[in-house]
Amino acid sequence: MPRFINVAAAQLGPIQRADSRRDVVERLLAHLHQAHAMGCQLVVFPELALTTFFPRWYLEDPAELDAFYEREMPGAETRVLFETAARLGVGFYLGYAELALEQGAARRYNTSILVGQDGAIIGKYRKVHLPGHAEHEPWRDFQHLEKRYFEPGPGFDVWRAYGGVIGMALCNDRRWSETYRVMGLQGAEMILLGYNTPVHNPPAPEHDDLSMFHNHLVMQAGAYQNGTWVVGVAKGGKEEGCEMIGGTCIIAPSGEIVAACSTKGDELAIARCDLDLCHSYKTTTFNFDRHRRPDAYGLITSRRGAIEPEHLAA
Ligand code: CDT
Repeated sequence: MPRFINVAAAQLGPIQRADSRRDVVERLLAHLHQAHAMGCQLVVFPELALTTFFPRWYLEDPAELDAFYEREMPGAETRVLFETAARLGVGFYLGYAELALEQGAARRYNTSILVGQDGAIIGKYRKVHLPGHAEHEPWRDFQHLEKRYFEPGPGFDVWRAYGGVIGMALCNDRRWSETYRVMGLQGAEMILLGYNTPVHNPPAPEHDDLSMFHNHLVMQAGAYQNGTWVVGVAKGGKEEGCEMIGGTCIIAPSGEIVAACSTKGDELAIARCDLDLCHSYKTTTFNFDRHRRPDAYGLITSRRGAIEPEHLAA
């Protein structure tokens, strides 16, 4: 019997620094209501969906920095999202900056949560691949200080939810094949992934013209090579003078894009996703148990290890 999830990929246009949490939450609520009207069960929001992408600034005042983080989820300003989800029966994935107190110490993560149709949190993911740099680099047009403002999470999990097996990742994670494979090995049937990607990459401006190609390349390959749906959701448009790529899309286990946003603003892309489409990829071309050769990869690794010292000595 087919297992369908009607998914809305809820792209956001730019969020400026002056926009309050209340303003942003209103935009998220509008997406939830529209998705509900279109018969969706799950809405996927971007990475750091409650604020502007603050790692673009070197912030020296701790209070100024702390204002971008959530200390609790739900909190006073976000509770309405959970209440609305429960009332409408529409769950969501939400990316935000998390300030956690662990054994009395403040820890900062780039986090996403998966919320069920009853408004309860099902799972939490903390971003593993933190791009950018840790120190101020004044030569850049804008900073990318994720390595300063966050610490990496412990790894990739999947959750039994929405009638299937759901995984989460965040932005730069999507460029790494192991992100999808680690969740693929746990049976992921749908990977939810929010992102904030500037068109301009200061250390490699020669990649700028390829930013959308690379965005779709990695997510489509990850979907196909693991027989999973991938829902990639952007913040797009000009945010505080920084142009973000957009490119929100829903990708089938075939690797094909089946729904996409056509603007860089607040927009939904919607697809009726049959989780059983994963089966034919997971049981044939990408039947991991039959065709993967971890033993052989081990040999390759050790051979490379033996070659490297010679190469370095040459
Ligand atoms: N937010 C985030 O992870 N952004 C990075 C920018 C890296 S510049 C290529 C990304 O991978 O999209």
